[in-house]
Amino acid sequence: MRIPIHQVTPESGQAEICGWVHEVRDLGGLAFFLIRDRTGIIQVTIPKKRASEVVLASAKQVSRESVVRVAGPVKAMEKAPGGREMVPETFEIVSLARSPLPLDVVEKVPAELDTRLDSRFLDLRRPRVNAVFQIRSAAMHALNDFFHKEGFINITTPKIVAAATEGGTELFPIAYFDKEAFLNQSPQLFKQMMMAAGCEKVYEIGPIFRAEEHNTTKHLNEATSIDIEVSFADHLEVMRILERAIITTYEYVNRSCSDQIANLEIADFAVPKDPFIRLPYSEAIEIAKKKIEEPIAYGDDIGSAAERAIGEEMGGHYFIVDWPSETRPYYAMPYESDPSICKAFDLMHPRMELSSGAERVHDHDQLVCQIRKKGLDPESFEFYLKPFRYGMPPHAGWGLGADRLILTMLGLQNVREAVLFPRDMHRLVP
Ligand code: AMO
Repeated sequence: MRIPIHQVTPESGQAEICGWVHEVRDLGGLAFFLIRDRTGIIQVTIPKKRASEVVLASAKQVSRESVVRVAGPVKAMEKAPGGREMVPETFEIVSLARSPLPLDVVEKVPAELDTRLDSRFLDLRRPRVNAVFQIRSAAMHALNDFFHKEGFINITTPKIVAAATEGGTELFPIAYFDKEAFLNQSPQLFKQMMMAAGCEKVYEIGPIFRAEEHNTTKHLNEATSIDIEVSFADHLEVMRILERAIITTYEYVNRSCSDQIANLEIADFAVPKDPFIRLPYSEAIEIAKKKIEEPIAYGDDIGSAAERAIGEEMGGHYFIVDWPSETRPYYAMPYESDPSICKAFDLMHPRMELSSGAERVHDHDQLVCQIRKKGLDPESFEFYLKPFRYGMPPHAGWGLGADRLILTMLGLQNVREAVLFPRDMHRLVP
């Protein structure tokens, strides 16, 4: 029976492994193969004089990245990976890889990201690349676990919708029988409706679609968003939940992914400490004004240069709070004492924005008024407004970009590295 390569030890005695041929070296009398599965790499050594005809024939024919099934005794071998090697009694080629490979898995020459993404299945065979997605999986597990322990209900909301969530034009239209429809840019309206449904605490981890013509290292046209909504909570309460969610995720990854972290050569995987600084928007603008060349004033968006400048000053995760109401969507709750600012926040990593959230307007008439103020038509939001007429609790929530969370956690250069098959303006295949 096949055993995972990392479990193979000299004590295993006779073992059978299946995997990909990582490297081939022929030293005349000895042929060495490195065989890799997702758990590790093992050396398979064939002494040509002693090996059977069948084994020799396969060994001669096999190419790099072919799938093989190999069985034989395991011996201690200090110089080999993991301190052991296998001398095969059988060596079966399960699936022969053609040559040349479209991408070098051993990565002697680093490939361009585009080349890597074109042959993503091969790129993912690299232990270092695979580690990113093992960590992503662990992070999603930690978040799911966190939400369940905190009493959240996991929801799935439609991705095909009739109207924009936040207004604006960043929607992909799709052909939906004889109607106009779009891919949803955020579960925002649905998660708020779930508050009217009495669910009190909901979360969703799912795709969001944004038809933005960005060509940057942090924007995708299809991203994964981690969304929550909580009833009877204000912005301050959901910020604390966000802080805990981030720290819990880092802690879990740190605990359970030490091999993957080592594979990525992250020397100092630091778990962020709470509380994250709450920086008022007005102060963030003042910091940016001093540090960046382009003009920036109160009321402006915080662009990439400002984001980086403020991040440098802050040094770790931090919140930007108390945003001008005019810069935020209609659903953000203005302060009673000063409606020109609202109870919205962004969670920032020193490199970029990770999450946006707010306490929401829960009064129907105030919401209609705010929708109008943004130049939108309340009639096209009727399905969303209806629940606000029949008992809507106060509520707050946030959306956290999963891809950016992994990008910043692992110090990757480009958000595409944190996504299996990224979708951007130029990339639709594979
Ligand atoms: P926002 O639009 O700020 O807020 O999105 C929340 C977070 O999602 C991630 N994100 C993206 N990541 C990669 N590429 C993109 N194009 C992209 N767009 C967004 C970011 C961002 O911080 N409805 C609100 C959330 C709420 O208030 O609950 C919303 O969608 O990390």
